[in-house]
Amino acid sequence: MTQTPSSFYVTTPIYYVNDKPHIGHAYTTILADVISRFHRLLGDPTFFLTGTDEHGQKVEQAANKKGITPLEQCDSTVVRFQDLWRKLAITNDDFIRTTEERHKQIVSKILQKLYDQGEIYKADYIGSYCVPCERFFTEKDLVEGNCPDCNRPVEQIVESNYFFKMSKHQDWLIEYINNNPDFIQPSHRRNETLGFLRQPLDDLCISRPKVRLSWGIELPFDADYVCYVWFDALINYISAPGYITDDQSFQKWWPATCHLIGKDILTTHTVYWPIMLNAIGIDLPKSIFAHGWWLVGKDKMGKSRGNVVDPMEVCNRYGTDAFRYFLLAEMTPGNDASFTEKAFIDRYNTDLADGLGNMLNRVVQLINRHFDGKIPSSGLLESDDAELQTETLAAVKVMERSITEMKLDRGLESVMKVVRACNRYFEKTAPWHLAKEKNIDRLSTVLYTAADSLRIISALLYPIIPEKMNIMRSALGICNNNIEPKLADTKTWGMLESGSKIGDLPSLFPRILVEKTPKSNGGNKNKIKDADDQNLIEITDFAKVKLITARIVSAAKVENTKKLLKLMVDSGNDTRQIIAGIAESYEPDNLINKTIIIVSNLKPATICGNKSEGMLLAAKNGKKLNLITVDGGCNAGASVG
Ligand code: ME8
Repeated sequence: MTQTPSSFYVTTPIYYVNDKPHIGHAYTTILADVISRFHRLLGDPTFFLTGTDEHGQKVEQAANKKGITPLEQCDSTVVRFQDLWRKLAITNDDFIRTTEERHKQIVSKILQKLYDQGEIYKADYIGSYCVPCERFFTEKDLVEGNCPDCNRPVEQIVESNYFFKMSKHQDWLIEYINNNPDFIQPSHRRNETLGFLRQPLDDLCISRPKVRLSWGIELPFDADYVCYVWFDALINYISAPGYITDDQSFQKWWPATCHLIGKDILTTHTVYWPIMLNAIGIDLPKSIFAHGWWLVGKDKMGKSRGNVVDPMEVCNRYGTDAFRYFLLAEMTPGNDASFTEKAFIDRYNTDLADGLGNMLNRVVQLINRHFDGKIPSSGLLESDDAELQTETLAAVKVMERSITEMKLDRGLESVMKVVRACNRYFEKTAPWHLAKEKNIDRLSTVLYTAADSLRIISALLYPIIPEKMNIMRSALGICNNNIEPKLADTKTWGMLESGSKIGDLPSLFPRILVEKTPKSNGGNKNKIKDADDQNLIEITDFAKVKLITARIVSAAKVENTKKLLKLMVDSGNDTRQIIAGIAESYEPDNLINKTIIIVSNLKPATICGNKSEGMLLAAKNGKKLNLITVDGGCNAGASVG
């Protein structure tokens, strides 16, 4: 079977329809969505499949409880997934439900084929059965010999069932995995599967007698049985693209490029599924990638722990793109990751509000002010400009690699590095000074360079935060038919069109303000009063000091000093430089956009060769300085007193 070389087919697990989707389901689906969007922007024919797993005991029980049919039960819960995917801007090309005819027919045909080939046989199954729960358990599952669900004693019963001959394919599978090192990823999961395959494989019981469970696909060769849910569910990956029913479509997409799964379902995907395909006579998918687990803080997530993170709720509070960004930036796909609201807000404020959003603000504001809202043109490049250009183009390569190697967090980190480099570039080139000095040629080059770097950044981030990047690209004056970027264009510098009118200045990622509980100063109050009695000043003395609010627009270390930071602050009337001794208490990047209080009428001074026009207020707490900041959305230049 051949496949168009560049066609890309990615799948997620089909989720149990009875469950309420949580952050784990959201993660796998967003990851698949982001990779699909990248491939579409690269121009690759792309097919992205997700869906729901709808047969089995839990659905049947839930339906019985409500007095409805199992299908009605599925219909009522499948919408939770479909609604969430809409909310998360998921661009799946198909959504398969295992209760659809197109799927059931294929499962039935495959069962018959394998039965006719002699791959399926009938035998007695002996196992530990819990009569009230109506379930078999393996010896491993039992808790002190009792049912792990209801804790009642189990019975050894014998039941006739159908078995799939997995054992005969074991050696073939080991050899296949060894010969195809990229088949199971990351490599520690391949080792896990090979470890599992060191034990002799049991044949797989693929039937359930209807007297115990009727909600399933009937075995075509024995109407007293239905098919085991996993055997049914895995087949979705080939029934959806048209196995048997649509040869052209199936040949276009199969073998799948990647089955994305969580580490919980490694064995079913890397042992059962390849053996099923081998028995049917179909090529194996090119890769199976098992990502790690989302924890909440350090804990496993679970209903009983009451810590399940609802993606819908997070999106409603902070926005879909912020959620998509956090999940991808925070998890290295092979490892576990932790969700906490604090980590979410910290990352959002640092990367998106103070980093990307702030940089776009600065560029658009200056272009509006000095170039009548039109993208200026670039003159001869100086070394600072060339450096930013090189860093931006290097991030393109890292991002590209991060997609193929499934290391998206690294790709995102490289883009954020460029965002920080852009902010630093502004400190170095100080376009506000260029404007003051009327050095329009240089100002034009600096603003063009920053804007073109933002164009490339917006394209690289487009698959991850598409809605915000649409806004950012129109703010940069990229017109409608180019709003959706072509990834090929990220490799070329200078594609932003000079003279094009920039769009409205959006508040791309407004800072999330966290309310801090005020600490009481308890018994200290009187002490402060007593100590200050001898140093009282008149109100007229205080009135001489002009305190105002100011917004930090940029911050950088003062070279060859340990303590000093060079801040550019917007004081409402002007942008001025303040040299402040806070370098040991603050990282420059964390200061951007903070609204602080400054003494605005202090005589200018030169500190370590740098002009300082004012002084900021900070509280001293041991060695650490804490900036006095202003609550709420206060404008720069407001008087304080
Ligand atoms: O297993 N962290 O469906 P399911 C990360 N129907 N990902 C998580 C997660 C977590 N804490 N919890 C769940 C099934 N996932 C079968 C699949 S496929 C033919 C049949 C994600 O609803 C992860 O992708 O239990 C995991 O593999 C999947 O949800 C399990 O979904």
